[in-house]
Amino acid sequence: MKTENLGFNTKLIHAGVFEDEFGSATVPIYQTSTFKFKNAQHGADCFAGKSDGYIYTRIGNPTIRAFEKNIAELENGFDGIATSSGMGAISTVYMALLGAGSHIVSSDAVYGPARGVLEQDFSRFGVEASFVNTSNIENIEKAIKSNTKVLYIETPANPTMDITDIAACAEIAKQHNLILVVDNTFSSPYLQKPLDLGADVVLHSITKFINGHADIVGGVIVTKNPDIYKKIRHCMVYLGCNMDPTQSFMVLRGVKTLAIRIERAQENAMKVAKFLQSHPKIEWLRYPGLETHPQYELAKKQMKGPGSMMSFGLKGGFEAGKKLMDNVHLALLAVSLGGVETLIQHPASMTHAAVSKENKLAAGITDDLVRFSVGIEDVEDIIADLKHGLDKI
Ligand code: LCS
Repeated sequence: MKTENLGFNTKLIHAGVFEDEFGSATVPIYQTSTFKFKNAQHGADCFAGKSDGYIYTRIGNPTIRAFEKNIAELENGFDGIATSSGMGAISTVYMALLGAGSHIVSSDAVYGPARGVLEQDFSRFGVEASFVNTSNIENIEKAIKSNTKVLYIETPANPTMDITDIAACAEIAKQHNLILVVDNTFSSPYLQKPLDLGADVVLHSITKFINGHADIVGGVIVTKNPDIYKKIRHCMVYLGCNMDPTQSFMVLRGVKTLAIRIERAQENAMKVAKFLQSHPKIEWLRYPGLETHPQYELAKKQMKGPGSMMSFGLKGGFEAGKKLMDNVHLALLAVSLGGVETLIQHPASMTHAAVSKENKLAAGITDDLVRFSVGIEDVEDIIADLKHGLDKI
């Protein structure tokens, strides 16, 4: 079905879905590692790129392609590249766009391993990285060097909820000939469309909102430009961090309800944020839907809604946070985010443990920070659970 001119909700359900000989309503799982060529010439033509046939699942597979086409339409991009995980997407993008002697400017608050892999691994191959608070555009300008190739931002950032101006970054990237990469995991294309704001590459951990059901790990990359796409696709295939057909089937199912899941989770999140904001044991709260968020106006400008992620600190610091985490029962004490179930976790000792204490503090990932991912349960139950946990402190 041609879906390019249809609405976002229609695309969620139909984009990328192709008709097979049986009239299947969903894309089946093509659980095969390899594909038979019609003849020797066809095999040679497939390898030479002269024929569209499938070759080998690491290179391409109908179930995976369906998801790649689906997400490309949702992000208004040229095409998608599905990966084994969000980190697979991030590492592939770094590998494709950086090399010995090149430099990347990145948000200082990003998912821990997205920073860790640059500091601990890409550095061994001569890639330099600077981490700055990208919410302040001047910091980016100051960090750019003659060998800077990539500007990488995560907005809202994990776990500080800092927001970076994507359109302003696109302007800087254009001036300095950089490729702007945006990790859109916290918003999903339902709330934020980085490519429309001028980014070159958008990526996701689809483990989170896009799949939404805490049952698979995966990643995806979408580009605007076909040449950048080819470079990244090449790296994905050669590194071998492809998504598999079953993951693709699962995410094609999960993504269909993205909009209604986010709408419900966001509605819940606003009520949870208001409850926490007025609670006497809360020291501070960061939620982009509240005017107290330092980039509230920017969030309103570049996001369709504030989403369902928030972070907060308790008056008793880390010890109080630990008490809360040990005394909630509905909210799962677990990493990950963006699923239908409410999750709570402590970034300093969990998701961002890979970042040094000094760098964590500089990025605003304080020891008292508790991250909360609001699910789609009845909000009264989520609030009662938090109230119970807070009463124990
Ligand atoms: N980008 C962001 C913003 C993330 O939050 C994560 C994972 C990734 C990329 C990596 O994706 P993965 O390889 O896990 O699919 N964030 C996690 C978190 O906050 N808790 O557990 C994983």
